[in-house]
Amino acid sequence: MEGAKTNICYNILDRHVRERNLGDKVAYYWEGNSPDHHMTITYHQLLRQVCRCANVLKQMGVKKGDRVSIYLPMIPELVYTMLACARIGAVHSIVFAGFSSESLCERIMDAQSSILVTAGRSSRPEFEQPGRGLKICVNTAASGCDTACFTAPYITCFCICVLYICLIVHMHSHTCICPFCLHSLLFFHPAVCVDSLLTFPSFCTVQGVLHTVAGYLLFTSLTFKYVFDYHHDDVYWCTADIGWITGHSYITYGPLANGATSVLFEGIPVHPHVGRLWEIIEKYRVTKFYTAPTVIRLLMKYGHEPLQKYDLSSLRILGSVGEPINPEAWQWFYEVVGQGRCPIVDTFWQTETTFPFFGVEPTILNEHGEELEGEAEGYLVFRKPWPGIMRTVYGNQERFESTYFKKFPGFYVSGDGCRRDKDGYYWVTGRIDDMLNVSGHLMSTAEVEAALTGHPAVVEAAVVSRPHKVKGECLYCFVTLKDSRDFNHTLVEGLKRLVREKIGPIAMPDFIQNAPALPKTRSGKIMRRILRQIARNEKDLGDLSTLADPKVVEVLFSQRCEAA
Ligand code: 6R9
Repeated sequence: MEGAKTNICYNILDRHVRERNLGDKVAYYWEGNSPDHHMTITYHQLLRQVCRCANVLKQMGVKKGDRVSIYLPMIPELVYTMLACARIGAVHSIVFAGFSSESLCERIMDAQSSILVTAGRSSRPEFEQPGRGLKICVNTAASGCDTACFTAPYITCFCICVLYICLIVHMHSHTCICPFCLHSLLFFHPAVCVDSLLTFPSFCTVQGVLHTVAGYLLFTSLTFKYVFDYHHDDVYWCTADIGWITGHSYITYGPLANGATSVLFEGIPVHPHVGRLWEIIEKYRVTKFYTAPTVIRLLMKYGHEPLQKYDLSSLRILGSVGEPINPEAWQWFYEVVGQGRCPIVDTFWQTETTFPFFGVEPTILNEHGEELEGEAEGYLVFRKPWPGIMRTVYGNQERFESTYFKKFPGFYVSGDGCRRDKDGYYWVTGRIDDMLNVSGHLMSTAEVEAALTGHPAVVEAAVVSRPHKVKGECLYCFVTLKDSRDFNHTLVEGLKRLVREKIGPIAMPDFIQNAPALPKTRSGKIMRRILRQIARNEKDLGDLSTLADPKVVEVLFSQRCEAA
C-alpha cells in the first residue's frame, strides 16, 4: 500500500455515521469500577468527542508524526484521546495506568513524546495507593524525565480531567501548565475536525512496538469479524486493558471498524464482588466474551456459585488470549461460563486461533532451522509477513531485526514453542526461554503445568528449572491452591505422582513449593524468569517494574524449598 493514504479514525467513525447510518448505534457501554458509574456512548457521540479532543491536541501544538503518551484508566476519555491522535496523524503510546512513575517516565522518553495526557486520579483503588495516584506518578515522571536523559527540549504536560473525577492539576511550571479541565477545553472546541483526513499515522504500544495504520486496520477489522463471527446485533466484551495490544485491537480498532457495540470496563473482576463480570454480562446481554486464562483461573477459585445468580444465556462465543490455556481452565470456561454451548476461540494474535488465520503462514522448525512436517514440536516461526505484523521497535530497528529475524534467517520468530497435532492444529506451548531441559529431554512449561492444574486442589501452577547434579536440570514447581486446601506432604507426593503418571517419570518434579500468588506482569502473564531466580535462590532480581505486585516475590522467597 505504499503511497496510499487513509485515516483510521475516518474509517472507524465517520464512515459509520455518515455513510452507514449507524450514528445512533451504541459504540460503548461504559461500566465504571463502581456499579453506580456507567454511561452509553453512541457512534455519533463518540465522533463528536474525538473531534473535540483532536482540536484540543491541535491547539496544544500536536502535529502529524508527533508522539502523544496517554496515561489514563479505562474511561471513555482514553478512547477519545487515542482516536483523536489517529485523526490528526499523531502517534499514540498508551501507558497502562497501573504502571509506576519510573515506568511511565521510561516510556515517555522512549517515545520522545511531546505531550502526556492523563487524569487527576483514577477510581481503581490499586492505582490510588499513597504516593501512587495517577497525578503523583505523572509529576514524578515529569521531573524524572527532566533530570534524566530526556533529550527533547521539554515535555509538555497538560491535564485532561475526566468525567466524574474532575480535578485541576498544577504541574511543574517549567514543564508547562495548562490549568483547564477537559470539559471546559472541549466545550470551547467545535465538534468537527475534518482538515486532516489524509494522514498516514502509526502508533506504538507500551513496548515501543510500532504498528502502521492500513495493515493494522485491515487485520484487526478482519480478525474481529471472522474470529468472533461478528453480527450486527452483538454486544462484544474484551476484558483486556487498552494499554495492551489486545485492548488496542479488540476494544478500540477491531470492533469500531466493524461498527460493533462493545463493553468498556474500568474495573476489576472481583470488585465489589466476585460475580462482577457475570453481572455485567447479564446487564448488557453480552454475546461475545473475550478474556485471559489468568482471569479464568482467578474466578475458578470461587466455584460455580457466583455465576449461578446471573443469566448468561446471551453468550454465544468465548475467547481466550495472553497465555496457553490449561485444560482445567478451558473446561471450566466452556462448561461453567459457556454452559457447554459456546465455542472457545483461542487467539494468539501473532497468528490466529489454533488454526492459522488466512494470510498467516506458520511453520515449525527444529533447533537446526529445519522445517518439520506433520505432527511435530519445535520453534514457532512464520514464513511471510501478514498485514498486522509489527513494523519495528520504535527507534530501534536493530533490536527489531535481532529479536525477531536473526535466530532463523528468512523467518519471523515469535519466541514461542509450538506443537502441531495430527489434525494440523497448532498448540502454542510457552515461551522458548522457559523451556525445560531435564536429562536432555526438552519439555514445555505448559504441559507440566497442565498436569499439575489437573489436580483438584490446584488452581494455578508455574514450572521452572533448577540446576541438578545428575539431570542437568530438574523441575521446580510453584502451585497455588484453592482457598480451602492445605499445602502438606501428602499433597506434594500426590502432585509428583500425578505429573509422573501424566507425562512420564522423566518429568517427575523434584521440588514443589506453595505459592499463595504468582509473580505476573500487569497484563497477567506469569513471569517465569523471576520464579527461576527464586528456585535458584538468586537474590538480585533486576528490573521488577513490569510486575503487578512486587510483594509476591518476598513471600515466595520466604517459602522456597531448600532440599527436595
Ligand atoms: C495478545 C498478546 C504475545 C505472546 C505470544 C505468546 C503469548 C498470547 C496466547 C499466547 C499461548 C495464546 N500468547 N496469546 N500463548 N496461547 N492464546 O498477549 O500479545 O502481549 O504481545 O504477547 O503472548 O507467548 O508470543 P503480547
